[in-house]
Amino acid sequence: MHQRVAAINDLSGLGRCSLTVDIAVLAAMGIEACPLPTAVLTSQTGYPGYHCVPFTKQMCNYTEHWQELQVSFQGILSGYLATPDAATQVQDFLEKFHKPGVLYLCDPVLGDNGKAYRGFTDASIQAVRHLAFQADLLTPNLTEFCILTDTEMDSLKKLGQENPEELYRLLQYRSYLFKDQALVITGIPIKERDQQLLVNLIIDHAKTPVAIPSPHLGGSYSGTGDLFAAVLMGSQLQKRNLEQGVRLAGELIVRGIADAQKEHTPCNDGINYEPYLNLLSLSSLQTMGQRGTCQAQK
Ligand code: PXL
Repeated sequence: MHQRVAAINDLSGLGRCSLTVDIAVLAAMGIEACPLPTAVLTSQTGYPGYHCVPFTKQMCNYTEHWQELQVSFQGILSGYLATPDAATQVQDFLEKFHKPGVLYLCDPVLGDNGKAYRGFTDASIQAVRHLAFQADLLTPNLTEFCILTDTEMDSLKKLGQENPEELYRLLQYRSYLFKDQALVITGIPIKERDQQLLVNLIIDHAKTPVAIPSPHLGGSYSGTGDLFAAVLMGSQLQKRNLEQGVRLAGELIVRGIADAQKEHTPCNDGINYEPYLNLLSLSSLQTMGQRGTCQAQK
């Protein structure tokens, strides 16, 4: 069945992030992505000298026109918002389109590596937090989780090196603010049996958190959070459980990073995920199911 996702994100010319990856990933998963740009940039904001044109004033035209056309969506995905006003526009969009049965995935794009991205203020954080409360599913990285929940990050990182299980319990406890949402906290660095790993942690409040590790290949590449959110949205619409979605996103990202590292791609340019989009097609998912890669049930 044809499915549609409203992809509310920026269009960055360089950096393989945001709408560029939303459209590519969802198309590879057999889903139509309808772009609602929040801003148009020459590149993502990690490059020196980027130009950004906020699209805030135009966003309401999309909401109004799509409503006039009586379009409906199976999913709504929101990501980078250049201004707090853009969050108000998303709020308005949600009032019209986030109906029962429609999945709203909020990727609270705010920062990485312990720091907020350039241009983000307290007002932006409040605005994104407000959206996060309305989401069905949230995909913060560890930095974003700490910003949203006012948690100090260094002690969490230390705990990840000493006692990861205790860290997972603490993260579940700190996420009580979002008790009506399912969360996947991405990119949590931990040490297990003397190995450095990155964990994606599924928190669904009634249950014990599920930690899904992947190798820590190093580097902090543009767009990996956007890839993660888009794959998770696609896999949810394909009625796969969260654990399957998280494993699939992890597999795509690990392969893309390994390829980027082989070619010495600068982190700002994002990862070489394009050759691996075929991993996301339904036929290769079925093959993986037979191999057992994606079989784990939540
Ligand atoms: O991938 C997150 C992201 C999205 N969009 C823009 C960004 C960033 C991260 O830096 O700058 C414009």
